[in-house]
Amino acid sequence: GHRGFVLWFTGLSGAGKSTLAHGMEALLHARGLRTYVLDGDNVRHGLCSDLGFSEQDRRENIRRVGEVCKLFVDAGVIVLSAFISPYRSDRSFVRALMEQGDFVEIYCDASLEVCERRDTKGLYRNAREGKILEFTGISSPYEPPELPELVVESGRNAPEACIAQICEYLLANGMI
Ligand code: GGZ
Repeated sequence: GHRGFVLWFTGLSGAGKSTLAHGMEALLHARGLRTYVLDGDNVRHGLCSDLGFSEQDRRENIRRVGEVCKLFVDAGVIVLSAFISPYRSDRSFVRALMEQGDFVEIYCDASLEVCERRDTKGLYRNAREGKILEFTGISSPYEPPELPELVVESGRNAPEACIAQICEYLLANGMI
């Protein structure tokens, strides 16, 4: 089979990480590739159901996700990982678990202003009202990547444009 690698989407809540991960997955499936999406929906209810949103818990969340990514990659699967993953050092840790070139960090660059205006789940409003504590961008930090493989302007551009950009990168680097 083909070689596995990780597309690691990072960015604020509402930046479009899961949307892009699922969109990329559809594109990869159409090319006959095996994929798996990891995100809060399938990880935070199971493997990480004991974790909240303190700095320590987020770090442990990302550590576990990273180890799972490694297992999938070993199995030859393309992993699409969509977590805020707010700390640079945690993302570097996951990168270091992989072989060189198997970790593609994709910064979903949507400003806090845009994410808060969208507020599709009402979380920002609740965070502003103090009903959710330690909310990323409001009361908990987000450290943008310094040298990501890719920056997609998911706050400005449609998901289709971001997906096309990611696809270009994978083709240009012989990954698909
Ligand atoms: C940030 C929170 C919080 C707090 C609940 N801060 O937009 P969503 O709803 O669907 O995705 C967010 C998700 C973030 O979980 P991650 O596992 O990606 O975070 S981390 O990488 O930092 O471990 C959001 C929801 O959980 N959510 N409370 N306080 N996002």
